[in-house]
Amino acid sequence: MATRNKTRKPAAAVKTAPAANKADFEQNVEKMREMIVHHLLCTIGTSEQKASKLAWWEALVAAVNEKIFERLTQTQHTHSVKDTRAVHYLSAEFLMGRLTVNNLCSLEIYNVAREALKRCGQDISDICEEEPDMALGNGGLGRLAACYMDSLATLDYPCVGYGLHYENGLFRQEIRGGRQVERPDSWREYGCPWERCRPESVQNIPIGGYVETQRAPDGSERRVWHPAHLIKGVPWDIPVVGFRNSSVAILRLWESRATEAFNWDVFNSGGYLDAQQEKAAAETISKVLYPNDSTEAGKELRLTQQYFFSACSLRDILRRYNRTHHHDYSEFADKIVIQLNDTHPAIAVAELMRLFIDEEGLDYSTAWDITSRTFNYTNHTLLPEALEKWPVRIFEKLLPRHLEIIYYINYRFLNGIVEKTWPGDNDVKRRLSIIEEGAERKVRMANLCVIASSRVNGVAEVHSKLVREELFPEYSSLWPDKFCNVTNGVTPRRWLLACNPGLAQLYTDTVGDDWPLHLDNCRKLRDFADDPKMQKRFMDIKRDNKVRLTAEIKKLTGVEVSPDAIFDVQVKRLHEYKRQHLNLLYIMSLYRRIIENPNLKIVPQVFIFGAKAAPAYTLAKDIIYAINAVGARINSDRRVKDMLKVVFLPNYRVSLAEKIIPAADVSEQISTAGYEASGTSNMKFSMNGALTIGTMDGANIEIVAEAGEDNNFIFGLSVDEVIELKKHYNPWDYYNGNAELKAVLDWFDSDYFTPGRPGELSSIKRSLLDGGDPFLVLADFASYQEAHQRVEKMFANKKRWAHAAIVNSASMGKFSSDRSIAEYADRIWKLKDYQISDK
Ligand code: 26W
Repeated sequence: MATRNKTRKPAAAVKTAPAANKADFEQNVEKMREMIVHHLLCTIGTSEQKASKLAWWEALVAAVNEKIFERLTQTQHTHSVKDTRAVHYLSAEFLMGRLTVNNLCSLEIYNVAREALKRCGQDISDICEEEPDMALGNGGLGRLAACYMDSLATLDYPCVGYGLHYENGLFRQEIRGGRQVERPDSWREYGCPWERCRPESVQNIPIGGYVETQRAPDGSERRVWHPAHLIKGVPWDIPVVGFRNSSVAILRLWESRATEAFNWDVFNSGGYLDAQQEKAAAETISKVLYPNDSTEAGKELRLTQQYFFSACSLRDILRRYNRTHHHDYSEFADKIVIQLNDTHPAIAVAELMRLFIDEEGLDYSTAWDITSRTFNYTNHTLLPEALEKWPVRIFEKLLPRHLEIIYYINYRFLNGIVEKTWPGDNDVKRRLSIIEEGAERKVRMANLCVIASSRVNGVAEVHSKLVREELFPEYSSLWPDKFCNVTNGVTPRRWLLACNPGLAQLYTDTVGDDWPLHLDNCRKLRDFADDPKMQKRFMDIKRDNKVRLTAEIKKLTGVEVSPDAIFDVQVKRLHEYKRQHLNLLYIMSLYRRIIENPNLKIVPQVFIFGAKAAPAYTLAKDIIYAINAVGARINSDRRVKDMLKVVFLPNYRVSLAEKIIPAADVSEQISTAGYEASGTSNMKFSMNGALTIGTMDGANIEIVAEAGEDNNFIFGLSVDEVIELKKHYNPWDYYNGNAELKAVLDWFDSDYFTPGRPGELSSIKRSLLDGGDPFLVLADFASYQEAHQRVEKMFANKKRWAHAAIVNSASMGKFSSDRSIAEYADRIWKLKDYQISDK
């Protein structure tokens, strides 16, 4: 792939490389120190003596921003002069995390900044801990968008990320009495120094109201929308810094505000609403991120959010396009490509059609031709409950004109290509229709996306196959070339260079300092996988990371763990399909063996969990409670003699992931085969030298293809076996047929883990037996147990383990998000890269 191995002009590298020359480094440190102190005094308005850590952090950011904003301007200027084709990544979520360390690494001034702060008596790690996470996402999909922005900037592609400027990100999780409690996350309570408001690019977005037919003097008719309200969209720009180049991409997030003037030309008999109430309603739109990552809530506010940011973004795109093209849309699809990150921004399809037809005067066919060449859609989930369907009733109320347009798109589709392909077949029409008939009629957003997009992709090979064959079989026979795969990736800058400096240095010493741009280079380390010196250095780094995590665990939970134990980690959203309860069942079986057999010796193990549950997902919250209850009992049981510890780290988020992942020995990727679209933490763990215990699901399949099944622990049913077994599955067979499993499940009904309160954990057992065990936990239990035995055995053999850890880490080249983005650019977006010159 051309872009993947693209060579960079060396000038930038030399200029910013750390300590190439001692005198230079010294000079840079001194200059940086002066800048930080200057900003402390003149931007923040405090003194070196009085400054809080927060103030030092703000001063550091201000200093770094001098560089970043200059490059941002340069990047935009270049793209504007060259009238470049650009991708616009529309996503309801961008899980950016913290930006400081990442930006310092991308600019290659981390060491300079560290020394500069040291001269001010400050420790850079302490200072960077002041930064709140930008938690504007739920999980994988949001973090993927953030990694993709990093790669887009690094590979010099013209792009804009568009999303919502949530006032409150994903809730902060507290654990009280073992249970999850949600607290608001006001990440910018004291302002965010990375973002810039852009009042010159404010948009006004119409919503609600009604549509009427107007007749022109020539007798022609047109539909005219009289919206009830206008909502102001205020853009906030966050720069995304490319690594070792001069590109700075933009993430533009829209905040909703009330407009000063409302459209009183409204047919609304109830008429007047209190102005303050209207203001509050408008501002509610960007108030809070919906905390669901799989169940579609079907709430009016969520559709309003989706429409609001899509409409703001499209107007922004059109405004910029028209600066050079003056309302001539013949080149629109050549200059603009829009990527829909799942169906959340799907309403953009109808809005672009509406803008073209109603506001720009294009005819339907022309509008459709341009629109359908502009959009592409990425599917991130097959879970039926996650596929968005909006009641027609809500559409009529909020977006009456968009509903008409969707009806017409559907009409043309069903009576065109569908009728031609399957004449008279009403069943197929019912299945392919954008409108679902039933007690309540609904708009199927995924169908709208497929019909309107040039390309539709899944996020791992097996997932894309299921998208084609199970989710959209008829669509893919209509348009076989529309469907494709782009396997997810993660940025090695954040997930290796910035979060694991020890391992990063080892890579640099072994393969040179280009690996963050060409992760394939790391493959060379495989040649040293059995070299005792390499093994020692690699495992020493792992141990240092484990020691650091040990302190963090103590701080967060009070539990003391040994860095010599296996660190077995499962961190991800809590969901039945991800099967944290399978992990828990195994832990309980191990505990049971220990107390039943006082002579049993096992390899010491620490099971580490981190997970947020959707606030309304009761069973998921019960599983969190069970992990904490079982953990508390095990951790305080003297008979266990420190062979087994279980910790639940509260408030799992990007910044905590950066501490956990480099310290993991074992990565739990144990979803029911066919349910995890890709997974991305699996890649991060492997990159950092953890071994995967996992099912043949999502990207796990591709990960073990790269790193070897023998260096990981694969278990459980395959996708095909899951489909087959589901036809006649009975969990009671496994309960009755496996005495140990039965004993463990029955434990849930006792008060062993919840003294005096029997039944507090029963819901888990009930879901697995009476509930039919929809995710085949019991079916995979024995195989999972056996896989864990292989883990213990290999861990006892230090050389074998070190070999596997090194091979895993060295084999993750494919899972750099640079590879993913190069594939999108090459096969879907048809984008060219433009180097930005360093002024
Ligand atoms: C309607 C509510 C809702 C909200 C979010 C439904 C679905 C979602 C997302 C699709 C959930 C998500 O984050 N999916 C994850 O996307 C990752 C990036 O592609 C994949 O690696 C994960 O496997 C997938 O679960």
